[in-house]
Amino acid sequence: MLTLYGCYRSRASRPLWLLTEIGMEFAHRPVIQAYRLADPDAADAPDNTRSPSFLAVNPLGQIPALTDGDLVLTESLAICLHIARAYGGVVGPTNLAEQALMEQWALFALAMIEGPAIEILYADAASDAGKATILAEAGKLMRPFARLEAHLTGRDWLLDRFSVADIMVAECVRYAQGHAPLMQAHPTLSAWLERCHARPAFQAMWAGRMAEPA
Ligand SMILES: N[C@@H](CCC(=O)N[C@@H](CS)C(=O)NCC(=O)O)C(=O)O
Repeated sequence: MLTLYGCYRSRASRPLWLLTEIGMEFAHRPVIQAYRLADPDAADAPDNTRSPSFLAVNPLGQIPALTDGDLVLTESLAICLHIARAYGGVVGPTNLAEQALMEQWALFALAMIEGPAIEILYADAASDAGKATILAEAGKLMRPFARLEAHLTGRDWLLDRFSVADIMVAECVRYAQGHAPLMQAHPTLSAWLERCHARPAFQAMWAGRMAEPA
């Protein structure tokens, strides 16, 4: 049995969406970020990223983490790639070329999109400094978003069917979706993101997220 550590309001959303897509049973331990708790060391604190029991799984103290038998994995995209490869059926790779493409999109999402997109998500759009941050970070996304816009023209999904690649990239693009000018400049990418978000498994993941305290 797989055990996934990490609450929905974290990068655990990525494997949680994937596991729902493939309908796989797993044990969920909704470990929360320590910084979101007033006193993470209190005796009655929920399991969190500073709990000794969780540090025994991931000594880095970050979620998500996954155990699959004796295998312990950290890094959300490595977790997604493992689940997809081992249990994903057609959501995962069916040959080495597809595996390489899925790895390519994972690294692209992490190297080119996640950082600037998170800066946009957390910037205070009401302040001058926040507005400047959003503009600068949106500028960094122009090249990778143009790449996605061109790649998705005439295609519904990143590969020839919905796959883990869409989940990994969509979860990074999502952080920037609040910046309307950026999304309006990339209509094909925006339509793909909407398609991803219309999937019942994404909606189920999102409902789990909304059910957690902010
Ligand atoms: N690169 C890692 C980043 C993991 C990460 O930053 N997790 C956050 C929650 S989304 C966390 O655990 N933060 C708590 C901390 O860093 O103390 C991944 O993709 O899994």
